[in-house]
Amino acid sequence: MKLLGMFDSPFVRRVAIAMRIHGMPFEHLDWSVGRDFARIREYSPLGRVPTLVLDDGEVLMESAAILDFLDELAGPQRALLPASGADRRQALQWMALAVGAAEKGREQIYESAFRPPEKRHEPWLERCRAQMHGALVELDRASAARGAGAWLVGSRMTQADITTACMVTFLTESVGVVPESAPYPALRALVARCEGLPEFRAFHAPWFAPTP
Ligand SMILES: N[C@@H](CCC(=O)N[C@@H](CS)C(=O)NCC(=O)O)C(=O)O
Repeated sequence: MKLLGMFDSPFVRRVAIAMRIHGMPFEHLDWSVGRDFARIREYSPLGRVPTLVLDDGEVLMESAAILDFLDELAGPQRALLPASGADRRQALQWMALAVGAAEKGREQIYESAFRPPEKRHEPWLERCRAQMHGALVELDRASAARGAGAWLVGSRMTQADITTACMVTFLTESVGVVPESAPYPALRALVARCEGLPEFRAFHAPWFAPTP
């Protein structure tokens, strides 16, 4: 399989980490959505990453859809998302908060990256910050309620933990909209635990803070 997209994208990164955990080898096409837009569009009409090209040429887009496929391939015992019931619902809700926070962080960056200063709209930025921090507060509460050393759902690491870690690392290290000093102690502890695992370290984008 071929995975298109750079690991500075938390969406690409969560797919790469899932593939590594599942022991599924892939060829990485380290293509930028800016520089390599035209060749990404040869596979994805949206020009977005991650895009996964299967061995028979079938193309999958959208990280959630790709993760769903990978879980199916891995089988129910090894799937990273609980199969059904309250645990699955809860995992999907934590993932929705983590992805939503990352999207609101991305909006803040785009406001300064793509708009001239006179066109920036502070009330919009304030709204994005409130939404992003609202989601992070909730994820911190969830981590604290589970207790030190626990995963977000159930008794083993799930896609909820992987996605949360990728999104929070992206917001902190790459985008920098969540300062290191932001008070999310339980969430930080969960993220640090994930980021210490070899599967996460293998796909840490080079301009992120160096790992010891
Ligand atoms: N909902 C998508 C989001 C993916 C996404 O936003 N990818 C960014 C890179 S981080 C991208 O391709 N941006 C280029 C664009 O949308 O034009 C997913 O989960 O796959």
